[in-house]
Amino acid sequence: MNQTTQNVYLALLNQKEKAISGEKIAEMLGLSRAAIWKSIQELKREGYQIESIKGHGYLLKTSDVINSEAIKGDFTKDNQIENIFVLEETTSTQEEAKHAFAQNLTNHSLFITKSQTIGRGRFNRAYYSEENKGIYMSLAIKPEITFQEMPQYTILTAVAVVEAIKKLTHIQTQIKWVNDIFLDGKKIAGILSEATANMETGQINQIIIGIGLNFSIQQTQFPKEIQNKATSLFADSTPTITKNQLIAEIWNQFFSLISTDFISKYKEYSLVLGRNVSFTKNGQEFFGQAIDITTTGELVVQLDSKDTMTLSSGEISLTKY
Ligand code: BT5
Repeated sequence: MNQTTQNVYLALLNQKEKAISGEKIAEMLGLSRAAIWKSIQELKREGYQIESIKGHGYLLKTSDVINSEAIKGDFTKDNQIENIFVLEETTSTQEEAKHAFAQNLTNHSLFITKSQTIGRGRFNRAYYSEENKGIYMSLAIKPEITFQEMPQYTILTAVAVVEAIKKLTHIQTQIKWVNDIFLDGKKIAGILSEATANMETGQINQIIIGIGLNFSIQQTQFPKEIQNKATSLFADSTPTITKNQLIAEIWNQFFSLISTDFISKYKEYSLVLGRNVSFTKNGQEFFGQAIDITTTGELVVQLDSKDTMTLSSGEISLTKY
């Protein structure tokens, strides 16, 4: 979207559910009526719902198109995001953030895309991303900290997602250790945190936190392989909030939770604590019960042999025996 169109969008947005004439916008922005008309057409092409009301002008209706201004408008004062880049399509927002580090990236830049062609999860697994029906975003942070000083970002982000959903929709989701958000026993979101260190100083200098959230992908639309284990926040119902609102709230929560004891919230929302689990380590399968999550986010499992094992990463399965 070019600057003129962005300004026209803002003029419509600031009217707050009232119509505004093309003439008035033209006057406000010092542009011709033809230029305004062109921008209105561009906005419509991008998916914004704009009604033309005879004698009154243009009315911007609630339309769920990801927009940086709408997101920023919902930021609280805790929110430290300085820049938002909204991309029509990309391979992966993690890659966008990575490339941006090579240039002069401002701290706390957020990359969001409407369509992702090679979205990925941990261990290079694919993350299915349906155009306009999900939230696909990555936050780039430029810290100068040691690995030990680094906050447990995956844990923090998981709590932020659960809190944001709860606040805006009253829907209670759960966290499957370590990075998955579940609704009704199925995954609706995944988190991928990546960090790189400067070898000379030993300091962590790049952190990218990716979130993929199935917002309104219909149940039947998921690929066969994940049909039974994935769902959306609004899989078969009309969304009661916009993606813009949820994006803003997730990062509002993230920045307000960062200085709190978010681990205890993580435990409260855990889908696995107290449950029977199984996992594979060094080619061997283990069975036991998940009994605790440590202050550094590790999962403590009491094995059937009565030994305990502390897992720092990897994947567990919930078992039914
Ligand atoms: C994750 O990995 O769940 C982290 C996903 C992070 C995606 C975001 S989108 C924005 C940013 N850009 C990227 O390229 N990535 C990040 P993991 O825990 O490894 O889970 C992957 C597994 O989840 C797959 O092997 C599937 O079984 C399942 N899966 C794939 N797509 C899914 C979806 N849309 N919903 C639910 N489950 C899915």
